[in-house]
Amino acid sequence: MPTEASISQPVELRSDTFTKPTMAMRRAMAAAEVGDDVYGEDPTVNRLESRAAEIFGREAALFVPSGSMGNLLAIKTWTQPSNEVICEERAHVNEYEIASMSALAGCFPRAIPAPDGFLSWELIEPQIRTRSIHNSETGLICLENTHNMHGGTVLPQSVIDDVCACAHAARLPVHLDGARIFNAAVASGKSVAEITRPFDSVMFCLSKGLGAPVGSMLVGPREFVEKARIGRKLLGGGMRQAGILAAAGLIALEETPKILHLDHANARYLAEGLAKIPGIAIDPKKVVTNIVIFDVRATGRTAVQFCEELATHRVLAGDTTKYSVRMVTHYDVDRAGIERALGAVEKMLSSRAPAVAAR
Ligand code: TLP
Repeated sequence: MPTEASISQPVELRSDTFTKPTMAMRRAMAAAEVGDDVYGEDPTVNRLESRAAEIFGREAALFVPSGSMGNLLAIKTWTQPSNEVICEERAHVNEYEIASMSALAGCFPRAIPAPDGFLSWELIEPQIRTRSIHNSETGLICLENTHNMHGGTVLPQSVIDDVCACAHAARLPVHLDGARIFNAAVASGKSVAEITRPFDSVMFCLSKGLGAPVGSMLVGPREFVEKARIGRKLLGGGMRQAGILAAAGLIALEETPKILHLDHANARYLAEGLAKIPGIAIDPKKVVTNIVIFDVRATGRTAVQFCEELATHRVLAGDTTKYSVRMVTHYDVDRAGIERALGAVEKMLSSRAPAVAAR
């Protein structure tokens, strides 16, 4: 039963980044043993880094303040200034990291559109550029799994295996933006180690659906991670008594993957409900993890208008393009919250469209 307090709160579907740390995380944070992590002396950060490396079957891991910094460090570590980074057009590294690969790593994104975000070797291969007097040379390939802006799609393992094998034959490293790799693992019934084995490096986030308040991890070979550790200091990301944060991260890593399937079931339920509402276009079968993206053009509203109006019904969502809206499920929204969201969308759309119709 929803409580009085939960009903007065808006239903927060803008992102799984809004998850609040659990009581167990808060207790662990209060009790965390700490030291100076820039000196490598924070025992809790060291434990988190070893455990992440172990879970991913890698030599080493680095705790970083954000997913964006993890991706940037991977790009900076694998490339030289003036290199190109091949990525999918709607990838987070291309669209949502304020061009950090250009501003701070000196790289150019060679962004390629791919259906469902499945960037295959057939799409990548013609875009590889070798050094010449005119060309910027390809230095890295970056994939994203799950693919956020394609609605949390899970990259087929055959695409991953093929891209990594062909890239390696062409002497190119492949980095994975695996911000939500645990969602991909749950959806595919495989372990994160199995899914990510062919990649040279992987970034994953503790602070999204896993629920930690702050932090992401970069995993890979020891030499790569030690270079990235220096890069982290260069960017001002050395974090001293970060064991306070790592303590929550350890719980996120061990405990939350066990309940991510609930977020996926809620996302599918939400998508099925939305599909029945006139004016909304979505194929619920494509919703396999915790991200629901739908088209609102036929409601006579832009995505921004849709979200602003929905917020007055105490349901929060985000726009991703002019006519598409994203809702992300997570452990702080239960089935009752999803029902409230569906009820609010239905109510809103049964009243007249706003005077300023979408053009
Ligand atoms: N994504 C955020 C926004 O920035 C869009 C969200 O709400 O989904 N890779 C992927 C695939 C991501 O979705 C995100 C965050 C990041 C990297 C960056 O992580 P942070 O926010 O920790 O820098």
